[in-house]
Amino acid sequence: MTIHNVKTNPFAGQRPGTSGLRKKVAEFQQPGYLENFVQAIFNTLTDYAGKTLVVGGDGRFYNRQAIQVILRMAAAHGVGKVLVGQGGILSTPALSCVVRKAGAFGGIVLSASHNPGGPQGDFGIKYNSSNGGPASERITEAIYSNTLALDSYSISDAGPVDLDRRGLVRIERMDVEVIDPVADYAQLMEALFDFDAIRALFKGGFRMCFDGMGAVSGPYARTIIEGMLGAPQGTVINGTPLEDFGGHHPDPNPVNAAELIALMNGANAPDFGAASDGDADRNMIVGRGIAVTPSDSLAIIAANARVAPGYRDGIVGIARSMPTSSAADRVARALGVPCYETPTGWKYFGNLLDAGMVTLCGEESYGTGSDHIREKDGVWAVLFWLNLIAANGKSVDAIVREHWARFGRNYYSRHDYEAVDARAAAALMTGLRATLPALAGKAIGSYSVDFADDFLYTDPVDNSVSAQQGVRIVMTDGSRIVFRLSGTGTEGATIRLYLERYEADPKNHAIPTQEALAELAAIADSVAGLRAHTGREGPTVVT
Ligand code: VG1
Ligand code: CO
Repeated sequence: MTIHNVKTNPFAGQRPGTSGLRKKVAEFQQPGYLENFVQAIFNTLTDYAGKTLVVGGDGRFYNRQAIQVILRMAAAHGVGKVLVGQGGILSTPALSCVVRKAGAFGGIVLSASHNPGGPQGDFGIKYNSSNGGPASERITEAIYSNTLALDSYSISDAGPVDLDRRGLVRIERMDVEVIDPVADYAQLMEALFDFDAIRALFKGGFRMCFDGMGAVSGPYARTIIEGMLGAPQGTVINGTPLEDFGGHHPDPNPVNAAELIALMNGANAPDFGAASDGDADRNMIVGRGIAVTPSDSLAIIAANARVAPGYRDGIVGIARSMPTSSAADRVARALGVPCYETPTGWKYFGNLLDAGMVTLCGEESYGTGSDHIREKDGVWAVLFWLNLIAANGKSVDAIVREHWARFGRNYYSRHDYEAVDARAAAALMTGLRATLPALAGKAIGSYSVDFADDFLYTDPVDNSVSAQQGVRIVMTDGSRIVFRLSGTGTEGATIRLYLERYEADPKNHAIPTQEALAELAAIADSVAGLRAHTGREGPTVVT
């Protein structure tokens, strides 16, 4: 075995987005492309010699090849030990759990999350820090700068490690331990939730369907829900991680998880439905005939946190991404705890969690989590809901409606305009920003604008500033229109339009969501010129 210094040239565009570097598989397959990015990670870090790194991915196409490259490069850089999930598998939350438990200096996640997989699909890589969470913007920007200044990378020429066999092997002077990808995570879940109560629920005939969407949550859901909690076999569907996710677009929303939604709307619907995404950090909660919006799910978890043993003492605070509805803010107010508003992406929750300022975090994009790890966690959210149902014996529908009756309903929807010409999308945002100063105080239709700005976040822990995190137009009644560009796509630009309207009166809680938000959608178009800029009559995906 020898370590080689291989000459290389920088690739343009290796700037991590909302959650790591995501590109088409073919782009990653270019010689040196992955190696350059990994070298840039090592060039950014200090203090890893002899220490432990955790590596794993969502099992998508190119996962195994990428892991072999990372192992050989970690060995070349003098890393002490790498923990890698068997079969190359580690869900994003499981990786976060293992990094924390093992006291590792960091972790590398191979995933493009909810983006489609397979040779024609997307691939991704993300660096997580020693707290188990996505590296801060300061680090991701430093990695990017390093990608632009590379002339070589270091790699061992060792042969491939058998990722399917658990145990210890060596590359150069580095240990590689192939670990059970589920065990540590399952143990953590058992410590947080009332498994006895959930077991009794399933014993009593409670029926559930968990849709793994052909991605990485399957092994976790099978072990925990079917194994430890005794749900009948077959409760987990699409539970085997496949390189192309079996053709699924593993984004757990009512549009992409159509199979689950049809089941839950059908005559023989089980009591409870759930789905998770490519890397198992997202979740969708579904009852008979009702899909819970992620913003509501966060609020409901917050309002009921004490039912779960891990949160028996209550929560110290909540954080939500700016576009997420303010349903959680109302719960925080009732509980007398703070609610922080952060930019989109889990990396912005890390400081608040590390400082013990918040217990729960959530995003409108089907992401919920807590201080148990530093990533959002799909299976965790599903287990919370199971624990809640086991504790109060109510249906999902009843839980949601009672929550609205108590706190009011925040009607909420996201409209995505996908694969728009990047220049047209940029022009829309520039135009929108220019109109902001004139909007405050203006009456539009039945609304009147309270303020309009481009969200600027100052981290309350380290005072770092993140600018241009989304344009928001906030009405005097709290209703909101938010625009931002996606930072996870790989084709053109995706414009996200987020709409929110608050209704206190339970008599008005049964309006179809799009109807309730129709006027705000029309205002959004008139202010931003969505149709004019995109040439589209409407959004590609509505969730
Ligand atoms: C999207 C979501 C964001 C989420 C991110 C990563 O980002 O909107 O809330 O944190 O994906 O989730 P964007 O920039 O495309 O809007 V995952 O499950 O793809 O890691
Ligand atoms: Co994900």
